[in-house]
Amino acid sequence: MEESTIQEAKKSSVNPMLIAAIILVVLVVAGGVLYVAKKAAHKVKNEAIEHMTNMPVHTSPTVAATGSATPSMTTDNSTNTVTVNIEAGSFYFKPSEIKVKKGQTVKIVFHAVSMMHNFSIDAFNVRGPLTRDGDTSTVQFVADKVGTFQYYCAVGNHKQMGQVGTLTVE
Ligand SMILES: [Cu+2]
Repeated sequence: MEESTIQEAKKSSVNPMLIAAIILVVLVVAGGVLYVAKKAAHKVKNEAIEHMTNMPVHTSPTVAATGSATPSMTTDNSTNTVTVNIEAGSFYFKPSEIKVKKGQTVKIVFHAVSMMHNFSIDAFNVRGPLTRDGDTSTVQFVADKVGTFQYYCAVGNHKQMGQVGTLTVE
């Protein structure tokens, strides 16, 4: 009985070492993978932080003074003209959404309530005049194509700061 156990152990005496070697290899490989994974995760985290610090510093928008122009839209059916009052501040448009019908003339009455801004839509070659705080300017164009178009302020990095809106022509 005892003899056979010893023999068996002897027979398989190579195996434990082999198993140990395999385990060691597995451990080393697993450790390496874990290390690489950790490194990658760390890198992603760093990149995320870097990305965040690259973002422009966003000054909180100043609350528009009361009594300033109320954003509104009126349609003159006899001339097929939509007049839109837009308030431009730092860094926003109010309203930030305009909806008109194809073929309508859009007249933008542009009130700046801070700094200096303008009204631009590339799709219609619209580039309103630079308008200073407290001033009002107008720009008009014919919405002759259907679609969704971005309007933005072309001053400095205002567009990047979020001074954009959407014009929908139906
Ligand atoms: Cu602006």
